[in-house]
Amino acid sequence: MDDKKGFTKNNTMDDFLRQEDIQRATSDASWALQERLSFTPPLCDVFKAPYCRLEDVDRYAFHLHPEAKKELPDIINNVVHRVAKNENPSETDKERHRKQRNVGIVFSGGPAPGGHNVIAGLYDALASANENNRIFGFLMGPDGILEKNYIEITGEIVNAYRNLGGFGMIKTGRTKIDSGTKMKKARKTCLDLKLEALVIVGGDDSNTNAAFLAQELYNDGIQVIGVPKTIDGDIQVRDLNGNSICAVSFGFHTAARAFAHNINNLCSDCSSDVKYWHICKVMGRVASHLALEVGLQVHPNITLIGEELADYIDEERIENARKEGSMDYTAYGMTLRQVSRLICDGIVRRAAVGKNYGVIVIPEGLLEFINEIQVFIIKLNTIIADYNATHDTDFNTHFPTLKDKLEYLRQMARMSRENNTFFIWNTRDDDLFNVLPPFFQEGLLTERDAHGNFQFSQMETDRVVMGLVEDYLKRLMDRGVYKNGIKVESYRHTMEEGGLNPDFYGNALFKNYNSNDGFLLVKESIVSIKTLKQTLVKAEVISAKDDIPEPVETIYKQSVPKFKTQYHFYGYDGRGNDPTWFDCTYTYNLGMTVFSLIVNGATGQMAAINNLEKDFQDWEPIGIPIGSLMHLEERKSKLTLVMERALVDINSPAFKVFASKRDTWLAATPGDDCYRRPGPIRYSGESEDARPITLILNDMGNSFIKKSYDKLSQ
Ligand code: FBP
Repeated sequence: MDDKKGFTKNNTMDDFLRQEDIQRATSDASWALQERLSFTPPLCDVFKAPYCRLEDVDRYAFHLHPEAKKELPDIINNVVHRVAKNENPSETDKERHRKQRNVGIVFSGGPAPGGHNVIAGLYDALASANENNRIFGFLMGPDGILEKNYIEITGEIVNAYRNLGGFGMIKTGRTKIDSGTKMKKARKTCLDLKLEALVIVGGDDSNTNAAFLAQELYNDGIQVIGVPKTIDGDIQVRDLNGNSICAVSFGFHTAARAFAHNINNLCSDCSSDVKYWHICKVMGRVASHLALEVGLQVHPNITLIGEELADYIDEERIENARKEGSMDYTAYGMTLRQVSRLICDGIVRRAAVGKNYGVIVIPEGLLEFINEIQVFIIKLNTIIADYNATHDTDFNTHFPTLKDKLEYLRQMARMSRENNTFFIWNTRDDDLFNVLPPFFQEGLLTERDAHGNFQFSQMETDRVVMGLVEDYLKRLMDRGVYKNGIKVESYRHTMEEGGLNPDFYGNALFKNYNSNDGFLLVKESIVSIKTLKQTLVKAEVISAKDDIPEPVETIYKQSVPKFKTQYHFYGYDGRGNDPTWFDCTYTYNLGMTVFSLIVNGATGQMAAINNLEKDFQDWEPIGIPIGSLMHLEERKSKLTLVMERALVDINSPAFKVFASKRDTWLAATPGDDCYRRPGPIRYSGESEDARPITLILNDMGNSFIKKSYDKLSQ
């Protein structure tokens, strides 16, 4: 080997690999990681004081569910607490503050960016109050509590995870502590570890768990505090009068920003190679908050919002029924077919102006809002839950293949017909179910999670919708409706290059030749080479024995669209993303809030920050009574007391702004698209959006409405 080009005996590969620069360049500790680890998020003003106290806030009104009163008697009368500075602490206050404590913490449910900072905030607060305080992290979610599987979280561990995404420090899991036996096990662990408090960082179901544990451990004096986590953004607390108390759960901002950045990259791509429609399924289980935020951040051509589809009313059908003196119950809520038509309409309109490409955002929970599918989901939830409750094996283990499952359903339908009694699955259900494509049937029959939730993330919602879209587009193509618009200049150029007079053929070929639309649309009657020739002959621009002139055929071929799609799923990536400045700061202060709630004796409260929609200096740490947020919901075929999830409010200012811009962002007009570049998550610096756009718009809208009322009442 030429020693100038390769390694020799005197200059070995080993020597090269030992170089410090090589180690530096390939070190796990990237520059970005080191920067993140050394960042200390700012503290809410109240935490700058050495001591704090809790003030009761009585301006919020809640409806207390009678079942919650019954099941959570010791925490149901909790009120909202505001964390305030304790400027004149008594000796007792000081003692309470520095008392040695053991605190347990657990992550529950899907990861959400910022979780590590909740631990960091709590750890720092505990450490500064008393160096002997101990914090135990339960491993793998609630299972860690049940199995007493934990680590002691040290400063070194915390320092290795500050401002980092994921839940890697102690992992997470979805087990629900929902039986007497599990409650006993959880209690034993807390007593064994002499916990003063247990902190549950989780979504609606996990905070529900927190409330029940708070009740269970009440007489042991063990406090339980929840923390609102979920990228889905569906933990939003308002009181009965619509006052916002907790605008959004942590993790939402980061996930939305991560999705928005990636989806914007697809906007750049598709408007460059102009040949693909990118179909982006976006996480969020049921609620479409993430899809809405992405819509506002990126302006994709089509963004569906599940909550809006459910609210749709087909006025025409209602009117027709009214004329016939009847009522059409099916006129409420959009069907899957109607949704697909809506998408097709956008695709066809864009193609007409030469844009046979684009980006569609579909929330993963869309099917929850489609009546006909919702019925299947509810019925199958019940069938699976009933089966699991009465058999030793679970439904999916017992019926491993789709064929087995369908056979079981068929049997139920048969029994309902033969016995002529009520069965949840009848022949009509079976018939309707059997026309669905197998992958869709399979999705609807997947195992529910531990909380009885349908696992929307496992469902190919996007393919279900787009399957119908593709079918209908074919029909529209056959009817000559779906066509690529041809730029006037391009038409003229092709014809002239081929030695033909464009004006001679123009009226025969296009339905809008003399308009000033900028794009020419081939007549709907022309759907093949044969119909092209027939049309040209009829218009007497060629005779029956002539061939179609080549440039004309070229133009026709250009007008025939190819519908090409690329599918993407945005979910797990956003859950693991490193947090934005908003989420870093929000969660660190949540950790501090948890400490304040513990020190001041609260239990059954969810730590939160009020005024997240405003500037950081207005943020106000608070505790929200979880019991007041409970309602009854169908889970595993039983009505169960759970914390209520917030869906997208289609009357909210943010949604109204989105709806008003929708047609502009479809950009079915000649000219550029309106894509917005939110940029990557930068985590620091001025250029990052300070908070979710949804929050900003809702705040602006509410202030605007308030000002208008004030003016009116002057
Ligand atoms: P949490 O509500 O636990 O935060 O989880 C939210 C979520 O990310 C949903 O958006 C998604 O539907 C689901 O978790 C996926 O769950 P899994 O991790 O079990 O696949």
